[in-house]
Amino acid sequence: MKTRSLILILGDQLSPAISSLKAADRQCDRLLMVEVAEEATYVRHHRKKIAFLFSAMRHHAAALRDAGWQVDYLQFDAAENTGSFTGEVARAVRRLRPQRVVVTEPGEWRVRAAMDRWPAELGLPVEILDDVRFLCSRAAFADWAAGRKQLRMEFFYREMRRKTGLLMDGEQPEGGKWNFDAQNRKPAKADLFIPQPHRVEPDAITKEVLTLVGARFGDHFGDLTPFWFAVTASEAEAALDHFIERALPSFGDYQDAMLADQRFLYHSVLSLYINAGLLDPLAVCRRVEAAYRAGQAPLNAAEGFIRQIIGWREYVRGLYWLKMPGYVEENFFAADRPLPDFYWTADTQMACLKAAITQTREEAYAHHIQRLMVTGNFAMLAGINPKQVHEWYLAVYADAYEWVELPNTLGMSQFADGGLLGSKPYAASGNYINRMSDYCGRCPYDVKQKTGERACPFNPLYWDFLVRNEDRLRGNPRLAQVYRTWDRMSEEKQRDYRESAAGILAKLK
Ligand code: FAD
Ligand code: DLZ
Ligand code: SF4
Repeated sequence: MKTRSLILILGDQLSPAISSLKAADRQCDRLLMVEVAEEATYVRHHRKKIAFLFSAMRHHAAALRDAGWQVDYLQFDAAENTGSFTGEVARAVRRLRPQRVVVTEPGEWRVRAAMDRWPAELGLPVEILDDVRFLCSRAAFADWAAGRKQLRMEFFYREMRRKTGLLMDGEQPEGGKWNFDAQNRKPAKADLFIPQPHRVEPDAITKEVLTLVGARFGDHFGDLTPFWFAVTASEAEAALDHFIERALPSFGDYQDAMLADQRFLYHSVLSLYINAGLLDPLAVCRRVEAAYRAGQAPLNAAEGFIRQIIGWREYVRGLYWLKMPGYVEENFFAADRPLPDFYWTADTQMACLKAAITQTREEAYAHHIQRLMVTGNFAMLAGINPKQVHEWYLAVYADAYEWVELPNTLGMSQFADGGLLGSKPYAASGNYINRMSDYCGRCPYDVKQKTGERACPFNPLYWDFLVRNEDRLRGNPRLAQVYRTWDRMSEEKQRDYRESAAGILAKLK
């Protein structure tokens, strides 16, 4: 039978409910899935991330075939592979002569720009559909943002709560408050019982992919094994069950904590599955709400978790599309230092950075506070170029796609957009890391020392950052107290801070 629509399913669209399949027909439409070099190398992704996606794509293609779809699947090593979405769609168009190409909108601007050129390049209509896995469409976010001076996540989040009815008690928020974040800042102790995330043994498909990635991506960052990620929707569901049962009850309390020997704490490790399409974000939130209503998790945990997904996740996606393509170039502090090598090697004496980067290399995972307050904080204090910082985060985490990574990195963690996401930079000295973690006890640097050879580098860098960027930050009312503290310091102390910082920065390679 002649092909009516050629439907391209991208590697992060692994959901049977994806909009491109809604109006499709198993008899006359053909699905196309492709493993292509351009996607695997536009940044040098962590090897676990590539293996996760290739294996999940192969499993998804098999599930689609079992459900009666005709799927053309192109493996990375196929001799005819042209290496790009555009090349492969063009080849499939020549092969199948469809009437049109259909695709759900991609998550990244780069890919969208390529698709917008397809009608002219391919000479046939290309239908780009909304990605209905998101609660708030790009157009709805733009409407929400229009005319507002400040795009505060908290207000956006309340609208999403009302829209979904999640944790609502009629018109009012459950428990009388929208946000229980103030209860979610407990430091963790190493003797707490902490569950481990759900682990899956690699099956034959995953093993084949691991061999491929080992052979073809030897120069990429990150350990390939042990590989324990879920690669199918049902395995990801099992990971969700596991999280709800074991970790969700303490998710809220220890959300901001860090422990050297506990890489995951009470975090869900679900972002890679949600972002790739193996789990539906709204369904995940409904499960978490049900656990709360059944008395299996406290409100601060359920609210905190749901806020991350229907609040932050939707909000950063809206901002990404609102601000691209210029957003990626923003550099509020004009920071131009290159990314230090130790972000790739973990070869640093600083125990917090060493732990976060080692874990990133081994797991393709770090939790939010490690990303924000350790690797992110250091990069901002040291004046690292935000685009290089962005490219690092995009490469090293299994859940990283530009739509979610860029606003989190460039906006939230580097303040490179001058304050779109946050009212002040997430800058902190060693004291914060010491309060929220057990890293400092294992560090050759002394977190209590402010300056000098053995002082925790975050201490002088913190003040140096504030002084270096005084013209941009002193007027910020949320930093008034901090600058008053600086002003009250003796000139000698100020000089000590700045000289210590200069010494640290001079040694960064
Ligand atoms: P949990 O702590 O269990 O949180 C639950 C879920 O909420 C996550 O699975 C995720 O879907 C969502 N979520 C939580 N925080 C955020 C947030 N700030 N933005 C969007 N969704 C959120 N998240 C990504 O998914 N991809 C990225 O590339 C990414 N890059 C980041 C870069 C930086 C510098 C920072 C500070 C944060 C980044 N985040 C990113 C957000 C967050 O760190 C991760 O979503 C989270 O650590 C994933 O682990 P988890 O599933 O255990 O999350
Ligand atoms: C991240 C990624 C990688 C590593 N490889 C592929 C691939 O080979 N084929 C594919 O369809 N998608 C891949 N992806 C995910 C895409 O980069 C993602 O779909 C786009 O960035 C749009 O969000
Ligand atoms: Fe990190 Fe400073 Fe603590 Fe060392 S002393 S672990 S560098 S915060």
